[in-house]
Amino acid sequence: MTLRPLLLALAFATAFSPLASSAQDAPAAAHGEMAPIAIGDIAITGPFTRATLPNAPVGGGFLTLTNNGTEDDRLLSASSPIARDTQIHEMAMEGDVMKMRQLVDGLVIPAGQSVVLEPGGYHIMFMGLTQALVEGETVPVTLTFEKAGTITIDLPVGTAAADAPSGHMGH
Ligand SMILES: [Cu+2]
Repeated sequence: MTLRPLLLALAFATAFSPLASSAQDAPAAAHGEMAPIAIGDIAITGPFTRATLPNAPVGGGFLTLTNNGTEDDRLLSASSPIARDTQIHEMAMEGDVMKMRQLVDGLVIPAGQSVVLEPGGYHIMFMGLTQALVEGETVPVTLTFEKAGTITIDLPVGTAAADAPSGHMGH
């Protein structure tokens, strides 16, 4: 039955709403509207995450990182108050099995190129969620780059099956 999880989700939404908004220079992205976000030479587009059930242990964060500079940069780490640990992962085939692993040395963003973090590929992994991710809300995540520095952005929460930000931006 789907009724009970839905009711629980609504209860969690009430309990945790509103999420504290981060006081950042970056404009808060309204629902369905993606303002450009950048720090240093790194532009961040299309951020989103997926809704989870109340007891889900993990979640994923997705976005596109574009390096407009002339030197390679590196996404060193990510963190978020919604999870006990936040890691940068890649998906890779091991034999016939798709597995994910932590990129302990970070994710290189080559000069002049874009790297897409998306379901099935590179992603931000929220380990040990401390709250459900509720569609229509946002979750803050702080990204630290080797050269560009640190920025906190809001990831809009899409449906549990979202594979792109609502609003169809980014093409
Ligand atoms: Cu992962």
